[in-house]
Amino acid sequence: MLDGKKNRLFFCADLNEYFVPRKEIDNGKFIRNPENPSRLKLVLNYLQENFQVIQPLEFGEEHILKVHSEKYFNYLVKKSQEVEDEYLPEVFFVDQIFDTGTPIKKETFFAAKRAVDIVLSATKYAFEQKVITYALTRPPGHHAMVNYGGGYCYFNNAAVAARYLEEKGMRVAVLDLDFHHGNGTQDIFYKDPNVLYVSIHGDPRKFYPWFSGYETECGEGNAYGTNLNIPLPENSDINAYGEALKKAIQKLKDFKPDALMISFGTDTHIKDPVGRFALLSEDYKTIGSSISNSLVIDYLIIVHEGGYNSRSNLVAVKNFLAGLLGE
Ligand code: SP5
Ligand code: ZN
Repeated sequence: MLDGKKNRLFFCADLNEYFVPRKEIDNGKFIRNPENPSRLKLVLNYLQENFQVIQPLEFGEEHILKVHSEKYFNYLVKKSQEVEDEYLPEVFFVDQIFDTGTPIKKETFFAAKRAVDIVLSATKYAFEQKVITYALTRPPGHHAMVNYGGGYCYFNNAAVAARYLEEKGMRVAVLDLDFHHGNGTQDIFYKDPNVLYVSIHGDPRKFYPWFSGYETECGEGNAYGTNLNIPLPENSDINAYGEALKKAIQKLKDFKPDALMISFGTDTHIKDPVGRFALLSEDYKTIGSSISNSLVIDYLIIVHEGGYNSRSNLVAVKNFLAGLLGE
């Protein structure tokens, strides 16, 4: 897939362990929020034992403001300063958070900003060194829209990085493999012909985020055709998923991107408590190798999104990378 320093992967990571959202309202009931640092600890250990680390850099706020509105950015700053304990909206689309699962705590802005820095650090490194990089961080990003946070996401990490590459003159594709549709990434690039968004996810007629992720959403204006949603039914296994992946890869090939960002959510695993697909551990190797065997791309950055079972997260990442790196 990459020339030269082939098959080497570098990672940049920070789990922001001081940031622990506690609650979420699901179906009218308070439940424990599944987006916590421990879900990624085994993945972090695995990366540390097998790959070389990229030291995180600090980037200016202007990168975030190239995908999010000032109104939303300022809201998050202010709300994080003011909040006592934990603020959780009780209805959808009040102020600047669109759901009832995305709490704001004192640490929220700082953690969200740090997650962006991790992904930008991995992206800058991939761009400069021409190696594959993995950004392991939280809170995740792909649900965060221009104007709203939601789905445990505050800033859209992958989108900030995609825009960073776009501004370097790249044609960028984002392949979103999280169980949930990345409504935020779609929203941010919906009218942008230089960034292709392709997503395979649980059918929004049945699954979160419900209002977005339909096949009919194709992009707008001169960006029509640069957004592809491939929804799949509950319990989809590698057969259905493999077919969807073929379509996704064909779309990526036709677009001929210079850079590919993979929004990698491991909540597609059969043992994930939130997602409802039936992918098995070994299937991730198939997925990884399908991608690397069919695409020729200069820059590849993998950004971790969802995944709520720490053991299935570990095997999914391990097998996906094995497939991708041709091991
Ligand atoms: C990054 C990411 O994976 N965000 C996912 C956010 C999903 N949150 C809402 C899940 C609601 C699931 N409700 C299931 C109903 C069964 N009681
Ligand atoms: Zn998800």
